[in-house]
Parts: sequence; structure tokens; C-alpha cells
Amino acid sequence: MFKKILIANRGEIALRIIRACHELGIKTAVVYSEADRDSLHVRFADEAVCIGPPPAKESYLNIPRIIAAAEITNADAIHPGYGFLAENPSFAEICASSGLTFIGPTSEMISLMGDKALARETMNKAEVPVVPGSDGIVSDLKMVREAAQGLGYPVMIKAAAGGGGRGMRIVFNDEELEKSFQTAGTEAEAAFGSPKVYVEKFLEPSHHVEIQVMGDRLGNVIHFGERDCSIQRRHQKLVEESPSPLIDDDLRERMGAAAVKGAKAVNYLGAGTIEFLVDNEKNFYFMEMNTRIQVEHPVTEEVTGVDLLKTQISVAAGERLSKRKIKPHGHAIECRINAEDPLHDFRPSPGKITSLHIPGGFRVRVDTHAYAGYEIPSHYDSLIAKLIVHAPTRNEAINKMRQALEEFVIEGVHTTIQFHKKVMMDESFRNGKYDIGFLEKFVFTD
Ligand code: MV4
Repeated sequence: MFKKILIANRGEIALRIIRACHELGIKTAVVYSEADRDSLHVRFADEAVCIGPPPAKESYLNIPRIIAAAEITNADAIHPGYGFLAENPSFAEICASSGLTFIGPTSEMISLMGDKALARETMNKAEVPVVPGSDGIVSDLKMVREAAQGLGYPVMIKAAAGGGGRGMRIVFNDEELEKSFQTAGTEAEAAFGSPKVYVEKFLEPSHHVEIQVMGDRLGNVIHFGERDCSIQRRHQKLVEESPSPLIDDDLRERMGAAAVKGAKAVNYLGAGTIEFLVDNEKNFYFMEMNTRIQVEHPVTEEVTGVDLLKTQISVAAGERLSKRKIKPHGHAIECRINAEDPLHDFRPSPGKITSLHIPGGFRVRVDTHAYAGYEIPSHYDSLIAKLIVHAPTRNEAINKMRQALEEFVIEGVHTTIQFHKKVMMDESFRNGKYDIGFLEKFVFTD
């Protein structure tokens, strides 16, 4: 097992990794920018190295400084968390060539799944159903028009070099096609450094249901069930739950088997998530694979009772995955509490938290780095806390979430707490009859 892990991240996920390391008896070193001098991950790590000024490019994205921090603290592994460098293949490569274990899949694996067109092709070869779409990237208007007409509108143009919604365009007819094709390419170039795009049939109504997988160095791959992440705003997930209200046992079995087959086909190592789209006829299609631990991992931890961070670190250290069958029980829901103003288009609301009350009670979990007096910096993402609840049934989980949100007090900045309270009271959410169009139909006025 590792003696010391350098955590190349910040905020709640850095704290989460510190906790897992402490339980495994592993020392922790963290990096921080000047804006995070008073952050909790600095306070609770065994060692902390300031690596630069606030901008991410000068700190959490600066590979030489992070490697230097690992060297001076004598770390033997690096945990990238999520975001920042978590899915950067050259970072994984540089860690390996610096004699550090990168806690995640290999650089080749990150590159393969990072090329969304190649990922689709790979899953197709592994006989995992894939969202109907173009055969690889489309490089000119003629190709994109042929693909779109073959698929039938609406279609979605997506960046091959990036996921998570950036550079995506939904196209409803031929007239919009040329402009959307150009815009998608320009945005893809700006966001990911490559203008390559591919086309998919836009499946709606549909549900975003993802399967958590874990692979060890001995070729074993297991899955931990699904998370429904259909409630997204501009491709930012806001509410996640497990099990999905849409999925029955037979579909869960088939999706889990498909996810494991896809991960096995590429000898997947570490924590990964296979994202599917499920239509109302319960057909499921591979969309993309994330090669990192995700923000919403606690939802799976609460229904399976498995610490996914300890498992991820253990398999990186060469341990064999337990053969014990994973049997999810009960229901878990996560609400992302962001420092954003839902009454003003969810614009960021950085600033000082003047007072804070964290909810509690049986099976109420809050993963947060916030404290009263904490200054939320404007340089990074707006996630302040993840509120996760677990209960025997979905109804009980919704009511428990509602109560926990009622208790949750954060003053000094705008947050998404009131928005989530309204979601928990919404008719279609409460009866589980929601899909990816939920937020378009959802009206929020305080
Ligand atoms: C899709 C889709 C329907 N059809 N792709 C991709 C990024 C992720 N954040 C959401 N993505 C989607 N990709 C095809 N071919 C539906 C989604 C999607 C979604 C799209 C618009 C508005 C809200 C959404 C919520 C979840 C998933």
C-alpha cells in the first residue's frame, strides 16, 4: 500500500480523499493556491505545499509544480480527484515517468475514452449498444448533412475531444445545420484544442443513467449499480439518485453487464463511469465513459455501503477487488449546493460565508469544505457542499432530503438550497416521472 499520496485537487473532493487515506493509514500531502491558504484540505492534510497564485493554470493545472510538490514531499502516488488534471493523459504519463503511481487508469485508457468518437467505436466493437450516430468524426458539411439526414432530426453535434456538454449543439432541421456545425467546431477548438465533431441522433425523451464500475490490476471488473443524473442545467448535474426510478431489476442487470463488458474490453483499471441514455421503451445506449471518480460517487456509496475512494486507492496499489456481490439497498439522493443564484440564471455568487448550519440526523451526509467565515474564491467551480441522504424507500429519501435542506443554512452568498427544496416538492420529481427535459419544464421563482 502507498505510504504517502499527493492530492492534486482542492475543495470537498480533496477532503474526501484525505479521509479515505487516513482510514487506510496513508499520509497525505496537498497542493494549494494562494486563494486556498485557509481551505480545510490544507488544514487537515499532513503536509501542504503552496504551488502558486489563484488562477488554475498557475496552480491546480500546473503539472511541473504539482510533480515538484510530489517530489519534495516524497509522495509515492498522486490522486487527481475530478476536474483539473483528472482526465489529462499527459499528466498520467508524466506521473508514471516520474515514478509516481497515478491513481486512475493508464494514460492510454484516458486518451481512448477522452476521444468520444473512438470510445463509441470501441464500445461498438465490444457489442455494447451505442447511441445511433455518425461512423466516427464528420469533417465537412457534406458529411454532417449526410449523417443528419441518415439519422433523422433532431441530431446532436458533439466535440470528439471533450465531453460533459461543452461545444454540443442540438440541430432540429437542415436550415440550422451549417451554422451549428461551424459553431460546434469553433467551440470544440476553443474548449478542447480540437475542432473534431461527430453526430448522434438526439434521443428525447430520454434519461441519463450511468453505471459505476471498478477494475483492478488483475483484470477483474465489477459494477456498483446505477445513478440517474437526468436533472442537469446546461450540462451541469444538480440532483443525482440511486436507484433510478426508471430502471427495473432486469434492465439494471442488462445495463450492469453491458458496462462491465465494455470496461473489460479495454482492461479498465480504477474507478470509471459508463454513461448511458435510456429511452422510454427502456432501450439503453452508450454515450461516453468517464475515467475518474465523479462528484456524485456518494450516492453509490450510500446504497452499496462501499467506500469507493478506499476501493479506488486499494486497486491502484495492486489489491484484488473483493468477490463479494454488490447488493444495493434503499434509496439515496444527492443535491449539489452551489454558490450560485438560481433567481439570476444561476450566476456564480462567490464571497464570505457569514454563517453556516449543517443538517444532520440518521443517514444525512454532507460532504463539504465550507465553514463559517470561509471565503469562497471566484477562481474555481461553485460547488460548496454535497447533501446526500439515504432511506429505505424513495419517498422517505425525498422527505428526508426536504427536511435536511430546510435545516441547511448558508448566509453571505446565494446558494441553490431553495431551488432544491422546490425540486423535492415537484409533482413529476416526486412520482419519479421525470426525464432530461425536467429543468426546461421546471419553473423556479422564490
Ligand atoms: C445526449 C442527449 C440525448 N441524445 N446525446 C451529453 C452531455 C451530458 N451532460 C448531457 N448529454 C446528453 N447527450 C444524445 N444523442 C441528452 C443529453 C442530456 C441532456 C441534454 C439536454 C438537456 C439536458 C440533458 C440532461 C441529461 C442528458
